[in-house]
Amino acid sequence: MKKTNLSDHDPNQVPSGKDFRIGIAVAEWNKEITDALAAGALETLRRYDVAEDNIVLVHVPGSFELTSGADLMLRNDARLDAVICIGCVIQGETRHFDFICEAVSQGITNVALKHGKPVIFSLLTTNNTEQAQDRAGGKHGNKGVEGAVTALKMIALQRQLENK
Ligand code: DLZ
Repeated sequence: MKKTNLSDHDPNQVPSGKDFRIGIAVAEWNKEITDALAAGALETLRRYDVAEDNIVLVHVPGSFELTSGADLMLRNDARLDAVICIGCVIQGETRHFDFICEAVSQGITNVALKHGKPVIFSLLTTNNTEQAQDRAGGKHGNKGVEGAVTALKMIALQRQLENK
């Protein structure tokens, strides 16, 4: 499926999060963008019945720290069903961009496999701020919404496969 807008989804295909517990790790770098992504994720979790008490939000300094942030959350809260990692890496003049994107994508995969729980990649990796704004509630939707919908679907899939 190719989506033109990151917020687009079929509500009938989204499971209720009534008894789900979900962590959100938000990077402070490019805060204006990551705050907008986190707001999209929170609004979506609430829309699909996740209780306020079952949403745990923490901040980490930058996207590079999302991996260890998610790992810390899962290690210290056995009731968490998933963690959504929210960050925004914008291409600069140095090779930071490549190192951070590579580390976060690989790191998130590793944390998910280590804990056997969904860890969601809600990371914008853009050439400039305008592209990030377009994907943080702008004309291309909100990647935080996509991350929340993905978390709900993956938790439901896990429960279905593990017969919980
Ligand atoms: C250092 C850095 C740079 C240059 N750019 C970004 C960015 O665009 N987005 C982001 O989330 N973080 C950035 N960081 C910070 C790193 O993720 C990390 O916090 C520091 O390198 C300390 O480990």
